Amino acid sequence: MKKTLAAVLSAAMAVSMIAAVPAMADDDVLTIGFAQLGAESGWRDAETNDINTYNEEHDDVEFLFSDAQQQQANQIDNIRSYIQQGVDVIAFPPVVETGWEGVLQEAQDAGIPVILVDRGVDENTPEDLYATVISSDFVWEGGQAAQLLVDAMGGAGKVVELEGTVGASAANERKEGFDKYIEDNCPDVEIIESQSGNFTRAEGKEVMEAALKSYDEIDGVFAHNDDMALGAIEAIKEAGLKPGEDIKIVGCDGIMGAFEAMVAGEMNGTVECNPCLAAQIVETAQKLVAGEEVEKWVKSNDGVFSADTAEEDIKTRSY
Ligand code: GYE
Repeated sequence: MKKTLAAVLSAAMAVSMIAAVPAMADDDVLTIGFAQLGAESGWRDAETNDINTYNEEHDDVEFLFSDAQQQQANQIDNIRSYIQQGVDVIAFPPVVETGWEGVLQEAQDAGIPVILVDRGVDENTPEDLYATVISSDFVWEGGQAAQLLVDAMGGAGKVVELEGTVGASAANERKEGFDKYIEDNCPDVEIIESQSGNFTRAEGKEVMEAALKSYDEIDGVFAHNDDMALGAIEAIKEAGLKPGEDIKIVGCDGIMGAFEAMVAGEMNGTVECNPCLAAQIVETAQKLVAGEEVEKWVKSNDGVFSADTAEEDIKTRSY
């Protein structure tokens, strides 16, 4: 019954690119349009899997799903399509922080509440255009990553920073937290390079390859996500150096690949960022539809992991 509805809705979504379709309102089913930003990282896959699993296991909620392939224009089109379909709630991770006012206004005009998930928008975006943000505290994550890396480096050395997608809140704020911690506390640590690897393993590897050619001494790498850290590990190995030893490496996300790398002695730490947000999205959506107040920022609780305990920690990781 539920899967029949899903089929109808995805057919409706295809049609909605050409002409507006009537709302498929079903009072028993809460319909959430989830405009995913892409599939750029292991973290993103874990978030998508969590939503798919929730969808399969619950008959009273229907997530509609689309993938914008890291392009803001696609994400806006997909959100518009959900508005046309008259979903109950729209949820999406803004691929970048700016440029959302127009489509957020359209959702508001249509009476559809919007939940920002896992990334935020900048402070110039009027707060009344979205109901809430469910995300981690990226500034905190960046500061924690700095502590892990500086500890692993013995308090001194030259650092390469691999930034996430240009303009993404997760990149801007991790950088802010990391750079501030170093500036305030680590006179003997220098950030010699800071460049975007777009949150992907391939681009993280490329940026690291270039850095290894440009600098004689690199002691540490901070990657804004674990995928780029894993790419950097490959580049370091190919350059004949030992990742985790010759060059210390810390990432963010806490994906399984990072724990495997820590167990193998090739990575020194990661700051977790919880991708399993489906249940929280639904709970928040239910409140919004019932007209209840929700907090403006629902913060995730994240952990900090170093290679010292990775062998134990890996046993309890779920993504
Ligand atoms: O850290 C990264 C992904 O927005 C929190 O996006 C998310 C970030 C995550 O590409 O791996």
